[in-house]
Amino acid sequence: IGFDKAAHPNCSAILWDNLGRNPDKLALTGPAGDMTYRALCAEAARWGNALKAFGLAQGERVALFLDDTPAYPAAFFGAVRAGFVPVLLNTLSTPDLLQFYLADSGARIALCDAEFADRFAGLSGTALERVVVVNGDAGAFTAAADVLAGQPDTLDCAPTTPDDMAFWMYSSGSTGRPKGIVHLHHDMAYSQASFAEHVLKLRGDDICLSVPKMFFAYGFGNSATFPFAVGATTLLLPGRPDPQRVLDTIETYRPTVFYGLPTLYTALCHAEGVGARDLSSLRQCMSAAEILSAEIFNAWKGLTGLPPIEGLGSTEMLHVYLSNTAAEQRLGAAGKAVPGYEIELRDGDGVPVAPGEDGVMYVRGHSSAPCYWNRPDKTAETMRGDWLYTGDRFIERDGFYYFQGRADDLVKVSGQWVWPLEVERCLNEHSAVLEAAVLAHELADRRMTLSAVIALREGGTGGGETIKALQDHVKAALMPHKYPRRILFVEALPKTGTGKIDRQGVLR
Ligand code: 3SK
Repeated sequence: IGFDKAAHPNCSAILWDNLGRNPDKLALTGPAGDMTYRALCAEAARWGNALKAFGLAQGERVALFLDDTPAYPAAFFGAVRAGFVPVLLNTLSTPDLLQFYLADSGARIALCDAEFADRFAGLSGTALERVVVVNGDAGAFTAAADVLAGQPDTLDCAPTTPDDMAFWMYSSGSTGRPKGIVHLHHDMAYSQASFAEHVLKLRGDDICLSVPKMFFAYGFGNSATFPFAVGATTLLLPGRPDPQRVLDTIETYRPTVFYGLPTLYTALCHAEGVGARDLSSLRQCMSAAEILSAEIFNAWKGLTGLPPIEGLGSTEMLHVYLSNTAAEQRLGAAGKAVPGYEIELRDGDGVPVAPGEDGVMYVRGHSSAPCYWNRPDKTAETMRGDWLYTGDRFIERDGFYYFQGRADDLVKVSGQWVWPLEVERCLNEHSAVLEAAVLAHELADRRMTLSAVIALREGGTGGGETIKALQDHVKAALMPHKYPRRILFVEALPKTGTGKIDRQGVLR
């Protein structure tokens, strides 16, 4: 994609470049107020100067616990321009998580919205010296107006380099401790030069609404990097994005580009009265993170005339690296490799799989986080040379990638890698099987093996002959070593509250 990394020593240029080309254009709009690029750069400069006055050293972290209002981009861009490192925190975090983020990042200063200020009361074990409150009453903390008062509205750029640390985001931490994902100064420009230029193709007259908030990597690219890079306008929607509010916002502010996640599209498609809403301002809609069902894809297309463009990314890669495009879409696919990203599917030993085979996705591109903060073990697991191990399994057809599940359930049986789900799908294709669950478990001698728990169709009998027939079916359809060594028959498989097979409960 012809990316010149050396041209991006400080990511604040994405905002500041607008001063030279369109200072009086609206950078921000929405219920929290309008701001031109000139006003936003001035406010960002005041933030950068205020942080300098606080005595931070270059590279020190600044915790941002902020909703989507103009204070967010102002504080972020001011901090990075002054050489500090904003840490974008999820405002839905529990007090325990917030305490962990603050302690892990070593931030001495945090910025928070007035509505979240109570979460900062009584925190211990952190280096925090000051909490600065925006958008309301500061209570016992420091009011933003007080730290910004008298600060100059221009700010020289700190002597950073393209490979210096610029900002962090935290992994969700659904398993284990969250990890601080470190991004560098050139990373935003790279996701702009790859995904935004080749897939999104924003225009200067676009108004962009991202319901996913800026503390998510997806929302940050959607609401800050991409619109600012082309001098477009961002529509910020603070507060809870309930479907009626989102629809009201679309009707009032008339965005042209809309970003959501499958859960939001589902809620919008089912929202009362949605069919009577005026969604005609939209020219492009993007969905990411999970695959949309065909029903919702078609329902949204029916409502707006626009098929949602689906993509997949990660916080480690900063934004989307697999995407469909307006011109080329496959329902059910996460998309093709975005120009600027290389994709490889590999087996459990890290060897590329044959075309059409299922493998774990590795991705590389210059927006990749180089490490997790202070977590060499986790860094080594995920950042493998310049490749990033995603842990997601895919198969590829005609350049499009189809999600097959997570790699974590990969097991080595008889010295070879097997995915239990693959065996389960194979058993489900047998005419005697009503439903099957396949699980890996450890034998007394520490070897791993596969067990299948099967409910047979009416009239089926679960004797030795059926076991052999099912094992032979797997050996023939897949590979000989993939057959389940143990098969148990049950009347019906246990289900979770949402009707999925309860795999954990199957062997209880
Ligand atoms: O697909 C995702 O989950 C994602 C994560 C981070 C940034 C962007 C995206 C689309």
